[in-house]
Order: sequence, then structure tokens, then C-alpha cells
Amino acid sequence: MAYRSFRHFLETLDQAGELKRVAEPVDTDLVISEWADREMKSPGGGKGLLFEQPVVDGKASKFPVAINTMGSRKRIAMALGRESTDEIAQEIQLILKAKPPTDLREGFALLKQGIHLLHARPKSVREAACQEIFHKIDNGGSEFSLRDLPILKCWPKDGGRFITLPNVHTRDPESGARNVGVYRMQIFDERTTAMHWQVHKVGARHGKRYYERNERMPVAVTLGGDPALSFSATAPLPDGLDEILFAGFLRRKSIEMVKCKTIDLEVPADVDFVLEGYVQPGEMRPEGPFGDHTGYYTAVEDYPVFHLTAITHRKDPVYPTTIVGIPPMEDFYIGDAVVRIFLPVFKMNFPELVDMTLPAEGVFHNLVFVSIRKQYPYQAFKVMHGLWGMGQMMFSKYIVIVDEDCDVHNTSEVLFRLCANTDPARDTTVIKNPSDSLDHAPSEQNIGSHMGFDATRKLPGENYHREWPELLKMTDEVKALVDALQKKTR
Ligand SMILES: Cc1cc2nc3c(=O)[nH]c(=O)nc-3n(C[C@H](O)[C@H](O)[C@H](O)COP(=O)(O)O)c2cc1C
Ligand SMILES: [Mn+2]
Repeated sequence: MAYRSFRHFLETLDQAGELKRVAEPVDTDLVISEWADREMKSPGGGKGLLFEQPVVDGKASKFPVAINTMGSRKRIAMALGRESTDEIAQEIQLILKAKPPTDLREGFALLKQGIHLLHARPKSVREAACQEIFHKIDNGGSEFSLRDLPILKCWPKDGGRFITLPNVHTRDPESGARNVGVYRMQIFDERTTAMHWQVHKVGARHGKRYYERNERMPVAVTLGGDPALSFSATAPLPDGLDEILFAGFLRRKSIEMVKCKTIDLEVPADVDFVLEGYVQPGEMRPEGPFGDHTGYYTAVEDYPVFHLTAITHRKDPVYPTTIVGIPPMEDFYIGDAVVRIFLPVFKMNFPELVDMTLPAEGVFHNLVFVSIRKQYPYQAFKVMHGLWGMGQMMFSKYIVIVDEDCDVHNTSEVLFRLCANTDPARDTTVIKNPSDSLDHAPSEQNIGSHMGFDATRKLPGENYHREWPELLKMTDEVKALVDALQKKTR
């Protein structure tokens, strides 16, 4: 189902008992954050929260704040209009199976084609809900500015307030290819913010192209709208797969796009707010500190500056946000859904791959559990190296490979296999690869070492010269017998 608006999604959550409304005034300075943190850490991710009266600098904001709206398996599936995200994985699998691709590139091409076939291409429109209200932002001080938005200060030592769920729209000046990514934005003043696209991200790559041409870069930031778009913007999609197209595929309906008022870019018509503006190549400013998804404060660093030229919004917008921090947080469910949805794509490149997960404790990149059906010696190492060469999987710090009969979603089971089945010198490998910019552990930023563990049963030819023992297992007959006996005594 495609949502008409972010409010429509919130109403749907409400009807399903997945939204708590908070009518009391609550401060956007740390208080909403602490409230949301408790909710995100409650069993299964708690409920979505709608703060109807957020307070900014002692004044009531005109706009409500929604947070944790995707922070559970159920809500992320609802955001994507499905009972479960596994349904989307099945749909992708169908597209990929239509004509068996021979490699990953062909697979992505097919995926894109499949998405086109499903009539997911965006449409252009002239009138848009997101432009019902138009505020031009001038140097002389405007009557409306970023100060009017209920933007959170998330953690006590943060450098300021941060927009945490902005969908940042940019274009490659050479190919015209568009991109949407979620890159946080620190508020500097009424009309300037930081633009925190890390060096490995597509926004940064587009920025570099403008820098080389010494041209001003138009940037549009959207907030709200159908959550399928926000999800697509956070997902590390295969490079070249358009987020707008992918969001259209997810919601099974074209995204309607409208031209911005002050810059040459298009944005989805249904969003709640649009921040139009530009990044001036070469202009950098210290950003941070920020309480990050690593669970630590990310230190101050130079990032590009975003200048506003206009803010447009709906008549009744809701400000969507999230907070990141010590796991589990809302972003765990977003990352988890990405892995589930793209599992068929991974399986295509790794036919031995059975299942894969990024446990919450690893905050995305730090820990990956993979189960495989092993057929030949050193196959676990082949899978690790393949993953380290794939898009943002390059950041994976620890990869643990187990046999297919181990449930990767059960961390305790994986740790049992890891401890029981490995001889560290024989079954590990340490490699050099790019590191996540936010990882504070490597001696130098952006580069580091990663480690792989082969916790599978050793095959002949893997330097194991003894007989591999058998894992304990009760017989099915005895299990059935005890099931029956226990039923009687209950
Ligand atoms: C809540 C949240 C906040 C994020 N903040 C940032 C950020 O500040 N900078 C960044 O580079 N990536 C951030 N990301 C990750 C990117 O959105 C993600 O890597 C995405 O795939 C980037 O898209 P791209 O491949 O089109 O560049 C964030 C993700 C989430 C879920
Ligand atoms: Mn992208």
C-alpha cells in the first residue's frame, strides 16, 4: 500500500496500536531524546511516538515530532506496506529469477529493469502538497527559518541541534544521475547547516564533481512523506539503483516529483518539508560532536556547508526524526530490513549463502554473521573476501561464517559455534580495507583491519587432521514422546 502522506502512515500506525501520542509539552532539547531512547530499548522496539507539543527554546512549536516510527520489525514492514519485509525479498527474488543473471552486474541491471516493469518510474507533477506553504529564505532575515522546526538536540555533548532523518537529494552534474541519501545536518544558524556526507557516500561523490567544475551544487532536503522513500535513502542500494525508483517499487506506485522553487532539482510531491539550497564547493566548517550510532560521540571534523534558499511545507506537516546511540536503536530495524530485503541479491553472488544478519551489537558494520552450505575447502574465506568487496559491506569489521544448520539470528548459537569450532591461528584471517568514517577504533580514520572467522566444520583439505565430532542431537521419536508427555502433565 502506498501512503498518501507521512500523516497517513502515522494514522495507520495509530489504528494498529503502534503509535503513542504524547499531548504534554516536551522539550526538544534532550528530553524527547531520552524518552525515545527508553522506548527504542523496550522489548521489540516499543511503539512509535508522536510528540504533539514539542518545545523549542521555551516556545511551543507549530509542528509535531514523530520518532521511532520504523523502530520494530512490524513497523518497518508497515512503513513498506507489507506484513513482513520477507515479502519484498520474495518479490526481488522473482525479478532476479525471471532470467537467471550470470553475475552481480547483470543481476542489478535486471533488478532495475524489473522495477521499471512494475511501473515504478517517477511522474512529474506541477502542484504539490509539499509546496502548499512557501518561505523564501533571504540574507536579510526571514520571518520563517530553521528555528521554527522542532529539531532535536540528541545527546548532552552534541555540538548543537541535528536533523537526523533528512533525505538529501543531489545530482551528478555529468551523468545527471540522481541520488537520495540520509546524511545528518547540524544546525549552524537560521539558514545554514552542515552536510555530513561521509567520503564513501554518493552525495560526497557528487559534491566532488561540482568541486572539480567549481560550480555551486544544488541540494534539496526532504523530510517526511511516504516512509518508503526515507527507507530507500538509508539503504546502501547497489550503486546506480535510483532511490526514487526503488521507493516506487516498494510502495507499488510511482513517486510524483515536483520542481523545486529556487533550485534546479525535483523532489517528491508528498513530503512534509523541503529545504532547498546549495553547497558551495570547497566551503567546509567544523561539524560535531555528535552522539553517534557507534554509541560514542563522533569528534569534530570539517564537512561541507548547506545554505538554504527556501523552505516549503505542507499545511499540516509532521517533523520526522530519530536518534542514534548505544544499540539497540531504531536504525537497527532499518539495517535489518535492508539485509533481509537484499538477501536474494547476496545469494545470487554467493550461491552457498543461506542466511545473513548484522546483529544489533555490531551497529551495522562491526559484526556480520553468515551461514553457508560449505562444499569445498576455504569456501568460508571466499565468502568473506567477496563481502569485503561489495559496496558498504567493505566496512564489515568482524565476519563470522557458520554452517547452514546454525541460526544466525540467534547470537548465542553463533557464539557457541565460534568458540567450539575455531582454532584461532588456523581459522581466522586479517585483511586491510576501508573503515567506516565513524569507527573510532582504527589508528587512522577511514582505513583499518578487518577479521574473518571460519566457524564452519572443517573439511578434508583444511588443515584439520583429526575426525570432526558429531553435534549432539536428540532423536525425533524421543522428542515427540516428551512433547506428548509434557502436554499430559501440564
Ligand atoms: C538514522 C541514520 C543516519 C545516518 N546518518 C548518516 C550521516 O550523517 N552521514 C552518512 O554519510 N551516512 C549516514 N547514514 C547512512 C547512509 O544514509 C547510508 O549509508 C546510505 O546508504 C547512503 O546512501 P548513498 O549510498 O546513496 O550515499 C545514516 C543512516 C541512518 C539510518
Ligand atoms: Mn544511493
